[in-house]
Amino acid sequence: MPQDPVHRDETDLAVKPRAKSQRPPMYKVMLLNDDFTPMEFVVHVLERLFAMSHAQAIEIMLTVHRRGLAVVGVFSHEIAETKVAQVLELARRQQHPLQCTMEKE
Ligand code: TYC
Repeated sequence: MPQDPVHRDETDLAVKPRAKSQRPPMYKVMLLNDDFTPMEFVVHVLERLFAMSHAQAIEIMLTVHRRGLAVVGVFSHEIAETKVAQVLELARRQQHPLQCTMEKE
């Protein structure tokens, strides 16, 4: 027999554990400013690896230049790691000190 909500017995009071979030943690990929990496190189990296338009890439590059850093994308852990590695590898090949890091959102 269904119990009314006011007079239900104790066994019904246990709260169902909330379903754990199904969403995987996401990671911000950030570009850091330095005094040596050429602006055009940073713009190229943003277009090439983060699929930004030229205008977007210039805007984000200038944000990094003025503020010290900017988030350039949010990705799953694996993709974020790959993006960081790709940025560092492109920079290393051209001998630019450009730094890129990731952080859990
Ligand atoms: N500050 C650099 C310059 O004046 C440009 C730059 C922008 C470097 C963004 C790194 O992530 C960076 N040439």
